[in-house]
Amino acid sequence: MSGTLITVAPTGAETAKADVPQLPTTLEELVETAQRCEAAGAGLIHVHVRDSDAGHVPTLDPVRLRDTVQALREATDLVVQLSTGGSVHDPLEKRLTVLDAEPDSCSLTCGTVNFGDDVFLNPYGFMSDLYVQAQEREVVPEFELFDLGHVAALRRLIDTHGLPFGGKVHVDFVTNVPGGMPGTVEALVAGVQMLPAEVTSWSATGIGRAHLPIAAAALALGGHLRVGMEDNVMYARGQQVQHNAELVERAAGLATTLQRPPLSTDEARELLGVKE
Ligand code: KMH
Ligand code: ZN
Repeated sequence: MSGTLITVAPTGAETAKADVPQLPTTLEELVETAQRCEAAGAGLIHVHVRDSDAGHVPTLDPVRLRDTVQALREATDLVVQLSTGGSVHDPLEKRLTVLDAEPDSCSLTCGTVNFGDDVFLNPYGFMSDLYVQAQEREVVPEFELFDLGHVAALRRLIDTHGLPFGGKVHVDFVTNVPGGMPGTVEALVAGVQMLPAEVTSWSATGIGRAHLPIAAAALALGGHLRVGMEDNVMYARGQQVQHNAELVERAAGLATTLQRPPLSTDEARELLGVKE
């Protein structure tokens, strides 16, 4: 498929609403964001849910997760991916219950990584349980690679359990997290070169100031894009992102210039092996 899958990660778990009020944290804001991002060229939305009644903090509340999946499905045709990474403070057992909300896709991070002053914990047993439960529930995982060592864990998961539901293997390089792989072209190329043969597609994002250079490098290397305020709240030097759609529009423009225009939501489903 020669087009570009654009994933939007609009919210994340790290940025505080008080610091960035335009961060979409209520269900209404998230739905409006999803609609504008779909119109701008996004095919997939990677979702972290916030508790708008409790200071907009990250939550894995099962009712909120289910309501969010349902609302996004009603309002858009985007592939709906729930984060199983949550925040660094979420316990592993609770992160597994995300699948109860029956998303199209879930993130699955392939290893523990330092995360600034915190640790983002992903022991092999957790990854393995999540992989198998996603297979059983017909949810397509997206493998998040924060470091080159995570590629080895992905290989072990595939060798042990076979292919994920849908038969495709899509990975996303999350670069430039303080503690993970740097947001450089060299690191991205090294990661791409190490990918197991089973991988059918990959995307990349750069946290913070690596956002734009990693997008350009990913496109040039034949990869797909993830953009959004989970990863980057600055549009340019001194200019905050006002709406996630700005980042999707810029990504769509870059992709189109490089003759790889955004995939439709149907094409995104086909690429990822997500259920119709
Ligand atoms: N919030 C990070 C600790 C994921 O969504 O799966 C983990 C994260 C990865 O964002
Ligand atoms: Zn995330």
